[in-house]
Amino acid sequence: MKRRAFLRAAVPTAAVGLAGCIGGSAETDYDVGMGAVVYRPTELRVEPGATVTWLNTSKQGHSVTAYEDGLPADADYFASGGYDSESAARESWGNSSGGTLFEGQTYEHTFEEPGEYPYFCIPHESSGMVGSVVVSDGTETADGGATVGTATAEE
Ligand SMILES: [Cu+2]
Repeated sequence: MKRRAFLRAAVPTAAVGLAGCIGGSAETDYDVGMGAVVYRPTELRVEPGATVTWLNTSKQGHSVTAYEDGLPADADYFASGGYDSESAARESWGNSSGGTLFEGQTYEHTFEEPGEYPYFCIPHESSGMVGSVVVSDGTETADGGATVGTATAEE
């Protein structure tokens, strides 16, 4: 566990450890939180059509910025700030910190195409603040991971 990160962030709210289970406030209903230089969880698995909500649960400003070259072929580009390319997102951040999510702010994206969607935080990329959303309907066979239809072949 990343206890050190919790201490360093000094989160004053009671939300830590109760993610998503607190009623009454939309701001506690999220899928991916953010620490000082980390997304939590780092990898999120969802089904096609799912809308993922990121919430900046830290004091630092962060971004959610997709790695354009890493997306599935038919996927839409996504980035906080609404940019349509990674270069546009990076440029805007460099010029005016465009796309920043401040403490308590959310970003949402809906994932339609199966596959892996790697993303990063522009100011903390060099500190390893990267994550991914894996969209899977559980029936793919490309990697030999699924064994549907062959379950009785072995004894
Ligand atoms: Cu960050």
